[in-house]
Amino acid sequence: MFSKRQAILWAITLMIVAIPYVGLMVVGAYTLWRNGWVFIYGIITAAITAAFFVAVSHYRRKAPQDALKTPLPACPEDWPSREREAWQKVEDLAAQAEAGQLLVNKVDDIQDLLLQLMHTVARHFYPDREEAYLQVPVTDVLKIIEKVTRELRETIQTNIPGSHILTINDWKTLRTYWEWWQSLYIIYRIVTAAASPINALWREFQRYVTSQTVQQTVDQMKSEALAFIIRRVGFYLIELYSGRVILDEELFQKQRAGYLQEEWKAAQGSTGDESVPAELIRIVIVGQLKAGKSSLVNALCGAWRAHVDVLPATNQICHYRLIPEDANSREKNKSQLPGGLILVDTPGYQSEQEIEKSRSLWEEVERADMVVIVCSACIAARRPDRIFVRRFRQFFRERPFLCQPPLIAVCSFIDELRPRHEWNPPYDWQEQNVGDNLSPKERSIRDFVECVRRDLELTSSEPAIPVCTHPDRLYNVKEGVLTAIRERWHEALGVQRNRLLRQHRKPETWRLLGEQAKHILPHVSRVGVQWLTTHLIGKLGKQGWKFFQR
Ligand SMILES: Nc1nc2c(ncn2[C@@H]2O[C@H](COP(=O)(O)OP(=O)(O)O)[C@@H](O)[C@H]2O)c(=O)[nH]1
Ligand SMILES: [Mg+2]
Repeated sequence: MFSKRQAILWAITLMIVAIPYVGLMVVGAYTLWRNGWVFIYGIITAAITAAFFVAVSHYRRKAPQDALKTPLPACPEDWPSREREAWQKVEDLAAQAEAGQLLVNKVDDIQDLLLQLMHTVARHFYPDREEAYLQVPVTDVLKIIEKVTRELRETIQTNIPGSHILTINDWKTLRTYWEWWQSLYIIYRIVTAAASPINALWREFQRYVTSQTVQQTVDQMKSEALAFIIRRVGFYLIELYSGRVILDEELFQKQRAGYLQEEWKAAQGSTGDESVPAELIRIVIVGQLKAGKSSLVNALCGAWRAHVDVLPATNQICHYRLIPEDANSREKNKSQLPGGLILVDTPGYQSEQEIEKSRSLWEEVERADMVVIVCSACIAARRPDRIFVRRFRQFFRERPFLCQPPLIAVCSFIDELRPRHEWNPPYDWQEQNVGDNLSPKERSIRDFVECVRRDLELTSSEPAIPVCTHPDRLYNVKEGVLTAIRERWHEALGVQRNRLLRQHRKPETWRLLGEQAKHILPHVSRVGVQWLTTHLIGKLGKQGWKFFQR
């Protein structure tokens, strides 16, 4: 917390401040000893100290541990890469502030700095506009002001004692008192210096050391506060320039529920699960023909809903809904999901061209909250899958306003791995068990998973899960796949929020235009009628007058 220099300065300050007290203690102890009170004094001191420690430990147990920590503004989950890159720029500036590299002495300096931040963020979102910072609707600016003002009020209310009692006039008066006190104190110092120079010298020395120490700490606090302000303002600027401002949060929540309800109702499911779960995510399942995609959907649904066949049965995209397991299910702790799933079963691809050309596939990917790619151990060619994964990443790189959904690889047909006729689950293929005695089957599974990871160029946060989706040999679907889905649930919700926000902003523009037209139309028509009547009456009058004169 302190630099070495600061620590030394503080130590010296404390020592100087302590000298008079130490002196008093020595004199006091001597007096106690002379009067024979040392024993009684010792007992009283011990009792008070013990009571103090009991009270402190009781209080510490009760007080929440992180009560003093201010929450650091961080990058929200539902920001896509474009917003994340802008956030990195804000972070860089905040880091400079923390390191004390930004010179800020006056309020004007902060203003300049924040203006610079605004231009940086605006140019990030509108790189080819000359006056990028003007590219925001007035309503959005007002909404952001509303949010910032509210936050400021809450901060002041919780952190400044008496802020809800003292009036502005009181603050003004306090300031006048402070100025008065300072001038009086200067006079006092001069007068006492004349009266008792040694005492005054000692006091001035104390003052100097204390002010040096305090100054250093104040500087550090200033840097930290500045970094905080930069992060907070940066956050709101990104919301503003990326077009993420929600004018009416309640309306957004209502529309969001409406969209999800539509999606849920459009998916197939058994009777009884029509009621829409509070949370639900869309998982798009892709992979080559006969990789086991429909079988995976079946296994997840636990019933024969998707059409499984030896022939590529699904030549259409199908949506299935899956409600979370019963709350009192025995497997709840392992595979329970926080909400419902819409599983999107796709027909499957065989070639690069098919991947590139399939518009419906990419439309589904664009609406996905999570993507599962199924790779079969019985299909040696992994090139189409690799092409898909590359194209998938490229798709979101080209659309930086969308969040890339989390990707899960499912390695199917592990029952067909060598030794082929052995099927004796459970299997343990985890890497930490490399040195252990893995059975030949387990080694095959481990190699297959590794191979898929490499071929698909998966990142460390993208799991590859071996499963068997054959209806007679179901294995690791609930424990493996559902657990992986649950672990990425929160991220998927972020993807969904970003997607629905973009969907919401478009109709909102038209809705507002309609409402504005409705408001302004009566005024326009009234002005129009007035104008017409005065002109017409004027003209008619003139004509009539002329006619009359003739
Ligand atoms: N042996 C074995 N057969 C499977 C497995 N998964 C699916 N199958 C079978 O493979 C065939 C094709 O599966 P399907 O799910 O329709 O593949 P899709 O084209 O990717 O949807 C079906 O007959 C399934 O029963 C598996 O893990 N092991
Ligand atoms: Mg299928």
